[in-house]
Amino acid sequence: MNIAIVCYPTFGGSGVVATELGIALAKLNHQVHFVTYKQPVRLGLLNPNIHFHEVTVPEYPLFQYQPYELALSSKLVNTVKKYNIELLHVHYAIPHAYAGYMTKEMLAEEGIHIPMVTTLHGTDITLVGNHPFYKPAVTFSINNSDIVTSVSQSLKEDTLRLFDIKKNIEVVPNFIDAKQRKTSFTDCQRELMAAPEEKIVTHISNFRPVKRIVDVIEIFYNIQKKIPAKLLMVGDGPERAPAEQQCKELGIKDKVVFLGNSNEIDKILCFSDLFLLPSERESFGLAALEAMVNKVPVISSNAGGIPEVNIDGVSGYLSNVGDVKDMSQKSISILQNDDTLEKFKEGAYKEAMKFDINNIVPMYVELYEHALLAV
Ligand code: GMT
Repeated sequence: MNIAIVCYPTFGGSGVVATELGIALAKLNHQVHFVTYKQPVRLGLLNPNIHFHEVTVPEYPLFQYQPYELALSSKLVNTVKKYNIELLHVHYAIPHAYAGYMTKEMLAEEGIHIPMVTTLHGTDITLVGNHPFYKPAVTFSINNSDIVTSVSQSLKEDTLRLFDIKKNIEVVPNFIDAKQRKTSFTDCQRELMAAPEEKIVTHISNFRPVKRIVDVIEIFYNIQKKIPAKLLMVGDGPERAPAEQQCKELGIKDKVVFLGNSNEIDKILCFSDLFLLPSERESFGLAALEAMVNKVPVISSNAGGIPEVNIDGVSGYLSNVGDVKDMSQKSISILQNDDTLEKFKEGAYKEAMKFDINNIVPMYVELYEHALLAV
């Protein structure tokens, strides 16, 4: 198949999933064309089956806002025609499903009919898409997709509750390539980050308010009072500076390392003992899954789709959003006993394997085949 994938190329989970999916499809000998404004961060080197087409938006002083959807849909029309693309897979409804719909319409005028698969990722539904400014366009583009998928059962239910949806929504969970992770990295170099007696606690996110970074720091503050520990904060975003200030005020500046955005997530997770994800909302929690496949237990909130990934008492523990005391106690209960920690590490890995790429990518391929038959 010739497939065009539209996604955000940045460090967000939706872009990561779209990129990993494209790489997996290319390995299955499909031709994959990424169409976005920058080469996706996890794409690495291109290969003969992977192509990247950059969307550029020419600046024009008349426009207060540059029209990205227009540039994207024009680029898609040209790419589809030039490379005989058979199917569009757009990740994140805003504005990708909307631009995808326009692309389909423009191509239909020329007698070219291609199906569009839209994958809903989370904030496109629960936070941004639900805003009255966007809602009619998001509802329209979901209803006019040929196939709609959501990354968790919880996100499917949220979508049906928040929007007037007339399409069936297929749940296709996010995935990880467990085999690649196991073989690609062996040397942990834990000693670079912490003393032998210290446990390493990690948080990875885009540091948006929805991630409750303040809770991450407070949980760690409680942990380090009982157990020698370091906190690794990976990622960047608006809550980073306030978090650094919070660490100063709590007197734990020396125990917390802010690493910024990183492409070496597996390296960091390799020497981590516990992962914290106390998010306000989370449709899935890809970062938690990435931790789990690296045998890192997860202390998380029970928001959205997290309970579908982090299994309470097996791969870690779940608490109510904002219950920092409970999350702290549960963290300590895992970290203070090596046998308990080992049991949770194994539990995390076993649960993560349910989301292995080999179980999930065929679900997308089957949906593509259905979509192609329908046009
Ligand atoms: O979490 C974010 O703010 C980034 C966002 C994205 O679009 O990249 O993540 C969403 O999609 C991920 C991949 O499907 C999910 O794992 C995240 O749970 C989801 N985030 C939220 O729902 C807040």
